[in-house]
Amino acid sequence: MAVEIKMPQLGQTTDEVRIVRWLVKEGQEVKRGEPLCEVETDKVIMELESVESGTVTKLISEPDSQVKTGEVIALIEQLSKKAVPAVDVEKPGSSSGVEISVIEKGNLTGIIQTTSISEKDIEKKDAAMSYKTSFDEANRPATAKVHILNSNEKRKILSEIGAQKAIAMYERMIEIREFEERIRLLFLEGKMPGTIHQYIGQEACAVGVCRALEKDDVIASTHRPHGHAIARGLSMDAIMAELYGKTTGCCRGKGGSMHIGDLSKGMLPAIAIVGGNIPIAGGMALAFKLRKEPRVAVSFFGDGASNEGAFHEGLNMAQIYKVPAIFVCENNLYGASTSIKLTAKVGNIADRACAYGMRSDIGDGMDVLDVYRRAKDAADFARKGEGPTLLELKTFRLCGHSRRDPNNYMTKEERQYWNSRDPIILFESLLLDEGIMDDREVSNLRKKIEAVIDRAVEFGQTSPDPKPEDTYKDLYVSMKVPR
Ligand SMILES: Cc1ncc(C[n+]2csc(CCOP(=O)(O)OP(=O)(O)O)c2C)c(N)n1
Ligand SMILES: [Mg+2]
Repeated sequence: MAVEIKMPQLGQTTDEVRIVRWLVKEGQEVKRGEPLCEVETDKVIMELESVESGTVTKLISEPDSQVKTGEVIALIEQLSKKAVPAVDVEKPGSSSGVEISVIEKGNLTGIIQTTSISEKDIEKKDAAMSYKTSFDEANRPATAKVHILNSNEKRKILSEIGAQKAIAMYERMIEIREFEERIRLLFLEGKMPGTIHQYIGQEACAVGVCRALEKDDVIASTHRPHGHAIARGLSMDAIMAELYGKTTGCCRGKGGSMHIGDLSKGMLPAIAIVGGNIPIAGGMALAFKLRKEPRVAVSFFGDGASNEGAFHEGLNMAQIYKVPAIFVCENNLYGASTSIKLTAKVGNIADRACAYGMRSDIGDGMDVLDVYRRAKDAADFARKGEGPTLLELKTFRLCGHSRRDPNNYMTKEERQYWNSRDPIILFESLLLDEGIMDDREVSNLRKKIEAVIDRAVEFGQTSPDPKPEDTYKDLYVSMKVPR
């Protein structure tokens, strides 16, 4: 069946873009997620990816022509969706094979081509290269390293948390990945409004931290909140409806992607001002302390946010008042398109904690078990009244900064390295190797999640829009301000 490929909404201020050139020819096969053409929006020149796998039967729009949102630009004769996986993320163990980069002292010293990589191979490689935090670290101190758990250490944590909890963590990670992949496609098909900042690649951070928390704890998130929300237990229906601006959304459609949250589930609606949630989480933690409630407040933020004034003020005050908070810096090595090399000259963001006399820790943000145990230690420390922790998680986003981001500032080698440490594949291989799950259970779980997401999309698309007369409803809380 021929599928019409329509131009999604890519421009920020206009619904017209220019087709620069086609990257495929008629008769050529493409896979879902592969680039079809280059387009120029009002902001950038970027590649437009295919939403279908199949044979390109017709290229309708001419190069250099202006195309409006929704216009059909090409036809693709569809192949079975199941037969052809999306490209984008190369997965260890996939039959198409992957290349693994070996990086030493910031230089690419070799590429291993393989069709099946076991966790052991990855461990060996990591041990050999002692896990650099950035691909090109020529300017950075050699202290920027993180310990990668070996198999025995992982097994020990697994036996402590038990199979049931491990499977639940894996399930949440898949939910986040599949949810993000689905809205990415909806966006490309022009069916998802607005822009979105996706969490693909960072799943272990949200899931590891949120699993270490109690029901009454509260998290505060950023412009990239979908993963935090799913990890904290918001329903995918409520998140999806919020993305569609519907009354059934978690903020009744008034927040959208960058303000996802639900206090009844322990998540403050997200704050998209970079660094903005840090003092607020500190303030919530101070309230818990003053009320003598055994609760912990968690602030999630990025490496970029750690250069904001709010970070320094927020951490200093939190330490002075010894509040029960965890400041979780998801260091994905980039603030939008800017490498951390250009924005920070400390080896680790966690090193900054010493300026406030605060406890700090560094975890492998691609390993959910490592994140979990370090977050648990920080939460126990806070609950005992010992004060806050700055927990830095070394991670990477395996996608653009936002959906309109062409992502061409990352090198192929850098992406290959981090794809080889895809947190979901790493955890899945461990669960399979340890006999905690088998292939059939993994496949059933994925099918179950796919069905939940299908329903969430239907729910989001068909729920009612807010009424104009409700514009000012639910914006303010009626309360007496304590003095
Ligand atoms: C105060 C402020 N400045 C700039 C922006 C625009 N902006 C949105 S996300 C972002 C990058 C943030 O990087 P980082 O904190 O590392 O988080 P990441 O996007 O990597 O998750 C910027 C500059 C903003 N939202 N708020
Ligand atoms: Mg960042």
